Amino acid sequence: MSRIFSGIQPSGELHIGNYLGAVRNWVRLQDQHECIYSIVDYHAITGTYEPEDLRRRTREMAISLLAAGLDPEKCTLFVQSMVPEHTELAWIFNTVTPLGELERQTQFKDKASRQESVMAGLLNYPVLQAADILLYRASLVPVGEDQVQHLELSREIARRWNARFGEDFFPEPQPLLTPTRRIMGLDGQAKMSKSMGNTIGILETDEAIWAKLRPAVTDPARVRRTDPGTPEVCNIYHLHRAFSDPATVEHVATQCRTAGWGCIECKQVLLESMTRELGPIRERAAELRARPELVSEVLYAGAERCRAIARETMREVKERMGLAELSEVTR
Ligand code: AQP
Repeated sequence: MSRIFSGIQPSGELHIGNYLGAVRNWVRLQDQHECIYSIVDYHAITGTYEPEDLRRRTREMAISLLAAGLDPEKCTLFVQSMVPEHTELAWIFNTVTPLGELERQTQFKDKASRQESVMAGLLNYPVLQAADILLYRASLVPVGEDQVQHLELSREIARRWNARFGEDFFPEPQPLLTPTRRIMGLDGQAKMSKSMGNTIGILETDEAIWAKLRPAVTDPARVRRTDPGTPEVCNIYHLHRAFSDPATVEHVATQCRTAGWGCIECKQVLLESMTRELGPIRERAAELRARPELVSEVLYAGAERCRAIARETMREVKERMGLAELSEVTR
């Protein structure tokens, strides 16, 4: 059974882009593999933030993930900063990562262009990500398409470290993509992203979702109600493909092409499909919020399990690199 690792930043609420691109896959995979999932809070501090907000968002992310279907009996869920070996291995990987590779990362260039002053942590983000995965020697990483380039770099880091110190010690992790690998934001301009404010949160009420869906961008050819459209170019159609059953998806496509429906009717049907899937998740989240001790227990047990694996990896890494172990010094 191959080991799977994936993470999500607590930089905002869990949105349907994260859910469809990654988390729905995480839930499915926990029945087939040994899965380790992390709320990667060290990744969420590369911009300015309020400590209290981060604490709240980390907790909310745990609740959302458990509500979305992660089962602590089947997978391990933990918060990254509870396992300090992540940053320890990241430092080591910094010493085998070419600067040019980091500067070429699209996500870095994108985010750096939106920040007033860019911190080194933003540049080194993919190095920490490589450490997150390789600390557990995971070989498969379920992610959205935006993370494919970072994973290429993780493989490069594994190769470079192995060539110098460890032959095949670290596996070269491969991405596991879903059919909904890239969900666009409601503005239709860029990928749905917490930091872009173009998201639908998985725990939002129907009213809040409708307030966002109603004005959302559709096929620009459908100016008037009677103008036929092309479903494939419409973001709403792609959301139908993610949330609606096959018969509804087909009906939606026909109604769009023949101008049988206006975009508002199409969006109303989408809202119904979304409610069918997200409604039970919202209910589970409310139950979990009422039992904070249960969430703490899950995260604590997850961190304990991960620390045991992480310590063992670091022991071997340090030995192969000639670094000192505490047990060695005190001996
Ligand atoms: N729009 C998307 N479509 C498909 N998959 C997506 N993912 C994110 N956005 C989309 C996938 O969700 C997982 C967790 O993402 P993350 O929070 O760790 O990082 P991110 O990609 O940076 O997410 P955001 O929402 O864009 O956050 P900010 O704005 O804070 O950077 C990943 O597997 C990602 O591929």
